[in-house]
Amino acid sequence: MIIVKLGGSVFSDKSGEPENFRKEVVKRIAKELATFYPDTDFIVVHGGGSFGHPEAKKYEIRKGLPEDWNTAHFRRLGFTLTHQAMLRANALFIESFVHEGLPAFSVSTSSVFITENGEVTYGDLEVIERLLELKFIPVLFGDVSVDLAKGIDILSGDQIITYLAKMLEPEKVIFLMDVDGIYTGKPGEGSVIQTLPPDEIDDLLEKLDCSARDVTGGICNKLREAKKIAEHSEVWFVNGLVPGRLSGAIRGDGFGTRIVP
Ligand code: ATP
Ligand code: IP8
Repeated sequence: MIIVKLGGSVFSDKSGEPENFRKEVVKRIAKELATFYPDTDFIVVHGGGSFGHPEAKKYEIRKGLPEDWNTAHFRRLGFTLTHQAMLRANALFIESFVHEGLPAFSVSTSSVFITENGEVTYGDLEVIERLLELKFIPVLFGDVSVDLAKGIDILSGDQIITYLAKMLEPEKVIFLMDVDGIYTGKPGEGSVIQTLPPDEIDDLLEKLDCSARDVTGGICNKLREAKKIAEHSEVWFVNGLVPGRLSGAIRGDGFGTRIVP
């Protein structure tokens, strides 16, 4: 089984208009997956992109539910609205996948996981495992979450994948982003690292600018999670905007960054 994270930077322009969706890109990615299905089982997790991130930021969901009624009420409404934005993104994914003949089935993240400070502490994977056995492609997404420490929080698709990798031991996890892989510095300035040993990730993180670009911590969060995922699975970072890169990572001969456990 392979887990594919379809990053928000791939399916949308994160600095563009709210809820912009690159339908042609998602369609092409679905076509690539269709050439491997049903021989390979997939779980797809998509990020927030231009759907979840603007809402989560506007309503400051990551600050949780405070005592003060008015602020808490504003955040409760924001919690619902952020989830609705993610459901709209998810519906567009399912539509594109089904159009390419893939039985993608939406699994609503916030109904399946509970977090503590944004990390999954409880996840009910029963339905996901059954869906896989029945040859569906479960599609999860970064979402809001009920949080044991803060009342509410945001659960990143990257954290979901760490939990799935720990519980399901996939053969591979592939992160699709809008750049060619993990760079030694800013994309375009440094060079792409082709093989990254997990024990070099901490040193790399110290060199990178980790001032968060979005509510879930951007590339630095992804790298921290990748280190944990690498305890269970091979991890790839490839450019989802370039046709064929996803297929290359699935086959194992693609261009990008590979983290080998
Ligand atoms: P989302 O969280 O919405 O799903 P995503 O999964 O596509 O989005 P981001 O969190 O936006 O991913 O992180 C990917 C971005 O990180 C890329 O757009 C890239 O420009 C940026 N980035 C910054 N530094 C690096 C680096 N050293 N290597 C790779 N990408 C980097
Ligand atoms: O883009 C964030 O998930 P991510 C989800 O995978 C929301 O980090 C709602 C912002």
